[in-house]
Amino acid sequence: MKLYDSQRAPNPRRVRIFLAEKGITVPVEQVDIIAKEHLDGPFARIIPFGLLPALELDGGAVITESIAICRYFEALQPKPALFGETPIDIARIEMWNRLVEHEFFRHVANAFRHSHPAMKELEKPQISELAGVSRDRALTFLQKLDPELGGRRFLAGDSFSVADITGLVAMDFMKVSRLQCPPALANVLRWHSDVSARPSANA
Ligand SMILES: N[C@@H](CCC(=O)N[C@@H](CS)C(=O)NCC(=O)O)C(=O)O
Repeated sequence: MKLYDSQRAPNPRRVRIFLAEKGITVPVEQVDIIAKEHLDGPFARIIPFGLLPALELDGGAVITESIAICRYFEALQPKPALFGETPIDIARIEMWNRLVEHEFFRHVANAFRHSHPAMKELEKPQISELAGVSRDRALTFLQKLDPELGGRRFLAGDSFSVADITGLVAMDFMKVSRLQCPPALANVLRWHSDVSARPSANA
């Protein structure tokens, strides 16, 4: 088994944090996205959609999409359960992971992709207006999230889940997207500080 990773990219980090929470280690190969290694040569065969992370199994099968890779490891090693165990927990975690991914992470990533000079070759065309709109949308999401986090410890309830991993990675990526969480959003900042203090956040 081998995990194709890219140290500074946010989606591969989701898988690294997930594995750290599970206490699982797998062989890793680094792929340099900025040098376009993922688009040329041997990697293009393994990751035909050109997106990292990717997990290659011993039989040659390849799983892409961060959440699909995380689900594979959850099925292999169910504890600690990061996708929930009861019907309501499973639904809440799915809901929050999707909300954070589609309404927040996507906008934080687009703010970077459509403005940063390093992405000029990979994001064609780069649309600076889209970067601006994405920044506004990301901040709007955090404003709506703040009161939610006033009533519970983690995104989907009282237990840490894969939704918190997506949220943490997206929040940390705000810096490169030139975004800052407004200091008035005390509940979001408290949650971010809690999840950042977990050893897995170093992954
Ligand atoms: N939906 C995918 C997104 C993967 C993705 O966007 N990966 C980025 C790195 S964070 C990438 O490989 N980008 C390469 C490119 O834009 O050419 C997932 O969840 O894994």
